[in-house]
Amino acid sequence: MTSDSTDRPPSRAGQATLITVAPTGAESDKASVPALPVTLDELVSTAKECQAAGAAVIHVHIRDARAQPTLDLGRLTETVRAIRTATDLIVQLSTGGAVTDSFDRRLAVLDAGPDACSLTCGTVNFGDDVFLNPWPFVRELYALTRERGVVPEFELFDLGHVATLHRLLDELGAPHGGHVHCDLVMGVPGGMPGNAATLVQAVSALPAGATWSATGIGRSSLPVILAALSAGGHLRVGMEDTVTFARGRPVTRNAELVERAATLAELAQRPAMSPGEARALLGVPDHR
Ligand code: KMH
Ligand code: ZN
Repeated sequence: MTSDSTDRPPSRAGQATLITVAPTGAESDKASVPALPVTLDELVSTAKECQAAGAAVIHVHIRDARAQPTLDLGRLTETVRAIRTATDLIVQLSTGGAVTDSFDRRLAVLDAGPDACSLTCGTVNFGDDVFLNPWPFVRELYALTRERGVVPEFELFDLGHVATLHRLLDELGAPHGGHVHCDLVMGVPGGMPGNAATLVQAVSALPAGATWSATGIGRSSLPVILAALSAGGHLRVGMEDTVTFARGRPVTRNAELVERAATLAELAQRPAMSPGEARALLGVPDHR
């Protein structure tokens, strides 16, 4: 018998790859990065293109009429509806917003009725800023996701955030949908570095049964994709995390980052999963 025997169930590394696209973020400026999708139309056409390229989840930050980051509830609600109408993607709203957003506004994001939301498990230095996520806020946001039936994705920028994730689950129980899915956000100046050794260490600390994706900020994007694929993880890519496709070559559209991730996943014999498969994996009901 060879090690390729088909008698056994597929190993975790043999599963399909969940690709999340994070197309906008709150940090890049439209004037310096013209390809950044900032209007509703730009976001919806980006979402369609990225689904066609292999994305199953979209992590959404929105902008106002002046292309500045906003958590305006009316705009968020309209955005959720528009992406749901135009695509099958799981709509994950950011509750991180921008570093300047208040806790109250970040909690109110759930009023927009998304399928899923990000939930960062601790404070982290964020370049010259601080991304604040003190325990009482994290706990309140997590309790609210359970109350509202929104599936959280636990954003982990540092190893200490993994400890807070365990504390959340111990104190409040499993998330809505019953499955724990995390995203390792690596390479933020102030957070854990984006390299294979750190990725393996973080993954080994995750709760049993959890699935995870990883994203590398800036130039750590490719090393993190390759490390995540080899360690059996999923991927997040997009212009929130990197605006450079290769040295000296800016990203021209989010879909090219998704296409590259899907190609690498295919090469790893873990092709991109569909939004339907992602819903089953993450425990996200179809609200449409
Ligand atoms: N924009 C960062 C301050 C999230 O979306 O939940 C936070 C962030 C994380 O992007
Ligand atoms: Zn974000």
